[in-house]
Amino acid sequence: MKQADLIWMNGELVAWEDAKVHVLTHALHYGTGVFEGIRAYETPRGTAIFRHADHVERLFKSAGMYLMDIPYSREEIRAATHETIIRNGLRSCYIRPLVFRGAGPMGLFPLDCPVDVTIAVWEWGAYLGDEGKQRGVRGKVSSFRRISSAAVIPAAKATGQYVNSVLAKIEVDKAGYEEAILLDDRGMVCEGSGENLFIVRDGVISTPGFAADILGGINRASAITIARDLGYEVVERDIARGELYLADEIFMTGTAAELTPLREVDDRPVGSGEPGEVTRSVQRAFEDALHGRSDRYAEWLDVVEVPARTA
Ligand code: PPE
Repeated sequence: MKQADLIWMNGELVAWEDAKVHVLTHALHYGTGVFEGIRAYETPRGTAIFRHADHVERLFKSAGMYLMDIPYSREEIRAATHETIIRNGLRSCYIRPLVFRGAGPMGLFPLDCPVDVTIAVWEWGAYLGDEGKQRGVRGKVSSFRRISSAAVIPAAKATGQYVNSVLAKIEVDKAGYEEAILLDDRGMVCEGSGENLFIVRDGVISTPGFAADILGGINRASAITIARDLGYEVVERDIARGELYLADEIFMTGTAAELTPLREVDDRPVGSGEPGEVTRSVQRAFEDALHGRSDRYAEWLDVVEVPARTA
């Protein structure tokens, strides 16, 4: 992670060091925030934000599910994001919009607290490593189950809900693995700590559906579209833990992780122990889409227009 110069905070760009909040910020105590993870890439058409409108839409949906009114329009958030990238002089970056209940009355009832909005951008390399993207990472099923819709709203990208992913991530990291796989409360495969999961068996791609309490990943949707366009059958269905051990290939998708293969699960090699053919071909087409090398998916890119120099 590389620090940038400016962060957008409630309508203004402030210095990175000055983007601060009060300790009685409601979201710090109760996790009452929603956020996004977005990436912008350098493409032949200039810097472009991947599926920006879909991310902004999910941010508003997440906020709505927690009854938070965002005091800006979708277009204002989009424009603010463009401005933040341009003013930081970045050609590619990770983008983190955050909408949270700010400092106001303490106590659980949040609706009288202000809704604050920040947008930070920074340069961020491959989350599970470049080598992980190439060779695959080692995953482990966590003993912590994924949060269920009996308790919270797994479809919302809410900050407080992430203590679940954090516990799973710490557990598998301490055990010597790179990524956690969480089962849902029924014991079916759900997703990674910050990625959706796909298995490939006999050429068919399967991924858990919304009934498994997944977060509806935007890269999950992209991978499904791309795989189908490549002619693969993609099925959304429940996946039993044992199927992880039978899979020929497994890969995960997420904004931070992009498309990362798993080469091992619970100390068992996945397939040959190297990323397989299906994973490779979906990954190649996915990378082409992210980096603007694909005409077919050109409409997924929101190009950041850098103003012409006047001086
Ligand atoms: N599940 C979870 C729990 C999750 O956090 C993410 C994104 C996904 C699935 C995939 O969603 P999408 O990015 O729309 O394809 N995780 C974000 C946060 C990661 C972090 O470490 O912070 C991300 O990838 O930006």
